[in-house]
Amino acid sequence: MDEMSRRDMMKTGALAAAGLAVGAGMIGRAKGQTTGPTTQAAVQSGNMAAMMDALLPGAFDADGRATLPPLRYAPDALGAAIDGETMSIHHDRHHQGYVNGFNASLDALASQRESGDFTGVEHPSKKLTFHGGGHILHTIFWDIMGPEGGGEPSGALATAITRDFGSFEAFKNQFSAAARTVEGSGWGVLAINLATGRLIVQQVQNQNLLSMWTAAPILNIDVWEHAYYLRYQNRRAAYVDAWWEVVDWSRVGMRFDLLTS
Ligand code: MN3
Repeated sequence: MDEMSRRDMMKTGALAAAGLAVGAGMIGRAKGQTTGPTTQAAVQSGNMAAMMDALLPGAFDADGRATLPPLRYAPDALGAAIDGETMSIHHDRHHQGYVNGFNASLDALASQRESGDFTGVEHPSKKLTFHGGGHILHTIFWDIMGPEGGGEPSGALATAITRDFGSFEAFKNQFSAAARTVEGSGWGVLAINLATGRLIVQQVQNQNLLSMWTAAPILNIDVWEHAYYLRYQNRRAAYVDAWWEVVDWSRVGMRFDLLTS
């Protein structure tokens, strides 16, 4: 953690640039460029497209349009916390809806530019961030869960959690409390503030409200009712408690390492 707190201004600047790219999508990718596996070396060499592929695998095509990434496990593999029917509906219908909505917003804005008539531009502008936020958060959400989940993080992520929250237990308690108490629909999010390298817990409302520009999510829980209602009905707290059993800390740690390397 000492290295992190001693980072120089150049490095902080580079991380801030990465944060902007997380928000903006596939910055720097040439049209027609294919996606592929990412290595730490590629990221450290400054290949932003490779970094985005690792953080948001399969989430965008070469033209910057959203695509639905497949689940990397069977829909019923997370039964310790989430039933298969909920997973299937959530991924195949809800997430697909955000993908479609993001692309439709891009199309609507392109039409307005073409016609030069920006009447009502606020509608596709808002929809772009709503659906784009939903697309990105769901992509991360599927990826940071897994059938071999549970336990605690290790390595640099564990060190950073202790540094920024006092202990893993204190972090878990804060995160769970934040997730339980999101007003209406939204997310509990553990993010790296790229301006400081410190971890923060956010309560995101809907898909895109109450976040900050330099916060890159590395762990998130969907607390919209569609994420848990079939099994838990209105008992969001029971869902949040069970969810920790399917958190795949190796995936969270990968995100932490990429964003702090
Ligand atoms: Mn959802």
